[in-house]
Amino acid sequence: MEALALRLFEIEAVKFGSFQLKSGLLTPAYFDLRGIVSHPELMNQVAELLYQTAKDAGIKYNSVCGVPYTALPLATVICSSNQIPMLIRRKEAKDYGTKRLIEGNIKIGETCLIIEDVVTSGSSIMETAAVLQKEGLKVSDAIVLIDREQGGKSNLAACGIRLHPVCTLTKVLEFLHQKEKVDADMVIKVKKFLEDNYVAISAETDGAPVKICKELSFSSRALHPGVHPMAMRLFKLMEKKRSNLCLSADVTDSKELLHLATMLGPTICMLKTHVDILSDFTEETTRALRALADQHEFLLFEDRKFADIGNTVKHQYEGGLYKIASWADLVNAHVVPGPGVVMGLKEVGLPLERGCLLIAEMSSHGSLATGNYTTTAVKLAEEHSDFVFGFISGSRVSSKPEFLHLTPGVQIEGGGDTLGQQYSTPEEVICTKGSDIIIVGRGILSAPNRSEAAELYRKAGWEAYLRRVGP
Ligand code: S5P
Repeated sequence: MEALALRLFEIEAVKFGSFQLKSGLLTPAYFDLRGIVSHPELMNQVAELLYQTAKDAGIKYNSVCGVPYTALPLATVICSSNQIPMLIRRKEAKDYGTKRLIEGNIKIGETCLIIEDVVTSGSSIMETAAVLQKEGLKVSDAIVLIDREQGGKSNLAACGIRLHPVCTLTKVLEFLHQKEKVDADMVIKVKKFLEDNYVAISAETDGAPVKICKELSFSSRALHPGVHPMAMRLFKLMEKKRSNLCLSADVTDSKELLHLATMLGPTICMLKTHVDILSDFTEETTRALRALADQHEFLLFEDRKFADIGNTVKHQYEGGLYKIASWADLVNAHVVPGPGVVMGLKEVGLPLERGCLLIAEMSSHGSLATGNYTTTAVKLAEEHSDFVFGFISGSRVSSKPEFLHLTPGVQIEGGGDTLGQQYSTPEEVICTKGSDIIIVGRGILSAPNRSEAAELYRKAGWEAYLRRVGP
């Protein structure tokens, strides 16, 4: 491995200095193994090390799949030299439902070993594993040449995948330091970077430790097994629009509501309404709102907070003046009535392919939605995950990556109002509490320039998310 580290350094596949990653983050250590295809002896050496690591770990597998693209030729060499069937994941076809995502002979129930060149958070392996699992294959192990030691191993373990690194970034660094290729200052710098950018964490929810796959990107969560179609849509459109901002459009005039949706539509991933506060409601308003949501690609969330027995909420959701189910992509519900409220809503929403959030925590002072109440809401969501895809909460209450967390009570200055509302900043909500989407009302609506304020919140929410998922 030591000779290999030197060779990788020579061909500049491993570099130390200051490099900008896709996310904008600066890193002192950079690996780019794409160029090894020009060095056949190196390809064979790396492939052999990867294969040997799997053998030493006693892993049993039927096929090998390389994470596209760098690990693809490595998987090819391994499979060809050792007579192992290979599978190819087609990255570019992932958005087109009908095209094959995996090339090669798939035998349902067989085990596929994943090969990767470098692991940071583990999200690329997760994405490939999700695609293979969707095709009916088992994925329990992955082999990586270099583990950057930034949380990938424990994140993958939390998702049922054992990571076996051939080598770690620290070992490569220390060896190159010994050989006087890297100076002592750089060693300190890289170690400090690794400490500051370790992105696998666990948090406490009411005393119970919850493992969080905090580093997973929205696009990898979109591919997670069991993800609700509405959540998948939302994850994808957030990445596309670079926005995890939900506008709480709490206005009482239809014209103003539609003007907000037109003006801020491109900036937001979701628009939240309280349709019953409109003083001039007509079905024309919701029809126009629906058209704007489709045009600008945001979801419509009617913040109705259903809280009655199943039979009543069914009527409230489907009928009455507002016919919510006919236009709102998603609604929310309190869990105080028990499972019946979800069952009632589901009868109406499921055939229409709608989704629902459960209120697990509230932003208002003295809220009773804490402790067991919150835990019960999470359990209920898991039991009805064909309809419920997330939570209204102040923090991450479920460790399942397929669930979304939306947090209201957000203002850049923090503070509160005179009626019990309590505000947290976007950074606190997304980075510290592990939520996904900021819901902002008066922070935008009371600003002198609503467009500028919305852009400010979009940027704050999205940059906090990028810091959380890391490079
Ligand atoms: O716990 C909650 C849940 C919700 S949905 N706290 C909240 O404030 N909300 C809603 O978020 C509330 O009904 C309002 O529409 C919005 C917050 O508005 P803001 O003006 O305080 O940002």
